[in-house]
Parts: sequence; C-alpha cells; structure tokens
Amino acid sequence: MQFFSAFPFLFLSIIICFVNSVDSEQGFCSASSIVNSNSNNQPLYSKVINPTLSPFHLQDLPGFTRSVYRSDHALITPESHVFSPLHDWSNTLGAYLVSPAMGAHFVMYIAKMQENSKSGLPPKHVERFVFVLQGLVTLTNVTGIGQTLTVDSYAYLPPNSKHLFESYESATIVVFERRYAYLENHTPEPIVGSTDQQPLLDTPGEVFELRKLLPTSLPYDFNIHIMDFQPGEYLNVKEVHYNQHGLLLLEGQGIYRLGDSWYPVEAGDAIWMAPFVPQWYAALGKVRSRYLLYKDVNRNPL
Ligand code: UGY
Ligand code: MN
Repeated sequence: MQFFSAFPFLFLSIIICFVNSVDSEQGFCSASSIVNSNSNNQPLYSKVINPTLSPFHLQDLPGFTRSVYRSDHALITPESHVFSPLHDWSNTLGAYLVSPAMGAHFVMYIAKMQENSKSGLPPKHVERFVFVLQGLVTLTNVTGIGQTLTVDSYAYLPPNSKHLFESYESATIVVFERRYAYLENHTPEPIVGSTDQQPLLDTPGEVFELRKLLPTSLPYDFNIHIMDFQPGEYLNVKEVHYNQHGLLLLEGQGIYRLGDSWYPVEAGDAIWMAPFVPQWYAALGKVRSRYLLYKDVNRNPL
C-alpha cells in the first residue's frame, strides 16, 4: 500500500533525474532538489561539483596565476608578464623574468621588438646572449657586416663589443646578460649559430637529448643548453648543484620539481633556479618537451 502511495513521487523523481542527466556532462543523477539557478542558468553552486580543472577554464578565474616566487626558485608564467619600454632600446618592450633582485647573478628577459626597432648596448663588462623566438632580427657587429637571425638561431656578444640588433617587423627574443667573469689569458669571441647546427652530445645516465649553443672552452663563463624530452622521459639525477639556471620552456608540458614543490608547467613558462635548489623534470602530454637553459660554468665557485 505504502509503495503505491509513493509511486507518483518516484515517477516525478525519475522524470527530473532524466531531465537533469540530459543537462549534465557526467550523465548521472544524484538526489534531486529544488532547482535554484544563477544568471547563466547554471544551478547555484554548480562550480563546486563541476570544478575548474583545465588551464582553459582557469582563464576565467580573476587573479589566478601559476606564477610563484620563493627564496630559491621562481616560476613565472605568461599571464604574469609585465612589459615596459627597454632602457636604451627603441620601439622595444621588455619583461624581466630573472634579475639580481631575486638573488641571481644574471638577467633573463623577453624583448618584444616592434616595427623598426633597435637594441641598446648592455652595460660595460656585461656579455649578452640572444635567442630568436619569433620573427627576424638583423645583427650588425663592429665590422659592419649584418647577419640575419631567424627563429631558433642565436648570437653571443662578449663584454664591451659594439653591436646592434634591428627588426623591421615584429620579433620576439629572449636575452641573457651577466657581468663577465674575466679569466687571465682567455677571451671569448662573438658567436652566431642555430640550434639545428649543434651536434647532440652524450648524456651519460640520462635519456634526454642535449645540445650546447656555446663552446665549452674556458673563455665562456656560461652556456645555454637545449634539452629535449619525449613524453614520459625524465631526469634521472635529482639534481642539486652550485650552478644557477634560467629556463624557458619552448615546447611541451610536464612537471617541474623545485625544492619541495611540484609544478605543472607548459611552453612559455620561465623558471629561475638558485644554486643548490633540488630540481627535477618529467615530460608529460603528447608532444616533445624542449627547454632552453642558462647555466654558469667554467669558473671556480670560490
Ligand atoms: O645541466 C643541468 O644542470 C640540467 N640538467 N639541469 C636541469 O635540467 N634542471
Ligand atoms: Mn641543473
């Protein structure tokens, strides 16, 4: 008898459940309740059961950033970049991602060269490395000879060497600069090259592919590594070392461990690693991960 008196209510519940399941992504029905909706016709509090999961949805969350700044590392993601005119350059906006204010001994910045833009010179005794991310730039050095740099090519300018980067259309470059650590009887030379011209190097105990963009000889007090990982590959060494790093993830995505924190990262993200910060990377997703990495080398840390 009780079953039959409850029947109309059950029938109504099944109908409401069916209507809700057509609407919901999961296609299942939980207990029905009085429907209360917000202005977009979503049930009130629907975000609690349908949370923000992907970076695409995170764009809708005001104030959200994956950027982090700690005493021994920083992750700076593109939504945090702040561009302002670069001192001594013309028609160029720059965003500093690493600087001595963090504790680093170098700067790393993205420069957006606009139409008819020109570079300025670094301060005295400061060396410069430029890598082209987008567009075309022309490098003219003291000899007056111009060289065209396309995406994936780069130039190294020793301290106090007169040079000029120009762009007639828009171009984006990443720049590293540091005060050169002089070493008696050794003088660095200017270098122009491209990533694909550099040979793959041995990486004993590791699986990633490594190219170095600068000579490994003593005149050079830093190098820029290009490191490639296929999805699923990771660093075998859980590195802790005296060198500093500035990293720009050029392709792919994965997890970067920095100290005790684990960060999901993707192309466009920049990282600063202080000396001795524990560091580890695993590539995930469906495409190759490639990053560009500043590393100070060839000098006694004393
Ligand atoms: O050479 C390096 O120190 C490099 N393997 N570090 C890194 O990828 N975090
Ligand atoms: Mn390292």
